[in-house]
Amino acid sequence: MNFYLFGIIIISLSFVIQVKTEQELQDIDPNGYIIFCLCMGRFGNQAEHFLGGLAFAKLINRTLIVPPWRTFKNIPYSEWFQIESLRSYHRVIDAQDFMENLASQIWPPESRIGFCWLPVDRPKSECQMKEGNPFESFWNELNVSFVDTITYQLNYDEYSIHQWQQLFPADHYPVLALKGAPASFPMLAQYRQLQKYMNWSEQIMNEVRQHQKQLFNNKPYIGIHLRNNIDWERSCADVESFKTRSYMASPQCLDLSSSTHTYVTHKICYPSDDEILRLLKNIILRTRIHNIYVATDKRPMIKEIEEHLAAQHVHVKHLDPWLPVIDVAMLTHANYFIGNCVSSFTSFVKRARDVYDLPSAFWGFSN
Ligand code: GFB
Repeated sequence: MNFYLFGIIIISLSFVIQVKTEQELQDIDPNGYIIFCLCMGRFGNQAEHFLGGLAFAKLINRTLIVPPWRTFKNIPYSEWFQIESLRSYHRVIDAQDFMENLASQIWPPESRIGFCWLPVDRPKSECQMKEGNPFESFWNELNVSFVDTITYQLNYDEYSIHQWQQLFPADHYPVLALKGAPASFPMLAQYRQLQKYMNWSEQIMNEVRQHQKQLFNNKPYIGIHLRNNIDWERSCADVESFKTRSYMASPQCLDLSSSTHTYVTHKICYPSDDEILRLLKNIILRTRIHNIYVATDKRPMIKEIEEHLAAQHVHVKHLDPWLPVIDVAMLTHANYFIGNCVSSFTSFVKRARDVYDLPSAFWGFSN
């Protein structure tokens, strides 16, 4: 090859490599990153933790490495929701993208430290990032192992940010990998509005549109959530003896301004068939919507609803989708929604509807 031509190729190549390196450098957040496992509960619990964690990432001013949802395997966030819309709130990067494109530079395997919240009298040996299910699978599926752990006793509020930054500065700890979400459950009321940054993925929306057409010919429908599996029955059995307003997701309907109920009642937590038929009939009469979409983890009550509301000529549909989030998305897009105040499956739907001022009600309240 002509020596002159060879020189030009080499110069051009090094230019390309240099430009790419600069580009990569620009992509690295000097304020550091934060990731955590959504390892508590199922979808609704995880979503409340996710929003709290998103808020904390902003407070601490680190890029959020968006964790996958946890089912029997990791589900990339973007399969169900758009990563892009989170960016209107804060800097984010998908966990898989981070591992593939940035981890080797800023979080090489020999530097991976796990962080656990533990009471001050507990030994560090109790901080096991990958012990048990789903912790082990969560990190394994992201190809992450830890060489060391650090325990902390800090809170996740704005008053603790200075301490976080002093104890764990980004130049020493570019990635904070927390064992659990830096958030409370039930979630803080002030973060509910962050739901507006969680927009469904195109894949989920296409499925919703298909079902709306096939089930209801695109006509209005009332979505109802019946949380009536045995785990729920047990969870609600003694709820009245707790005398609390805050039981699982119940602050969504029993905040301090609520004067109608002092405590979570059994009727709110595990409404009887009579209560379900009563409220549903009221809403049908009021809205004149006759299509009903039933989402449930166990008993759809189709026969009971059809019989009780025969005079209203209702059409009752139940999909029993393989993916529970399809039920969540169908309820979110209903023209009216009735849900279970104590369930975080319902709380996701309620928050998502509030973003668009869509009407919702809860079993156990006189509407
Ligand atoms: O979503 P989630 O945290 O809400 O958990 P809760 C309930 C799970 O049950 C959902 C299934 O993620 C679904 O897998 N499920 C509930 C449903 N309702 C429906 C439904 O209408 N349709 C479909 N397809 N699936 C908490 C749990 O549940 O309940 C805790 O997170 C604990 O771990 C507690 O079990 C008793 O807040 O209702």
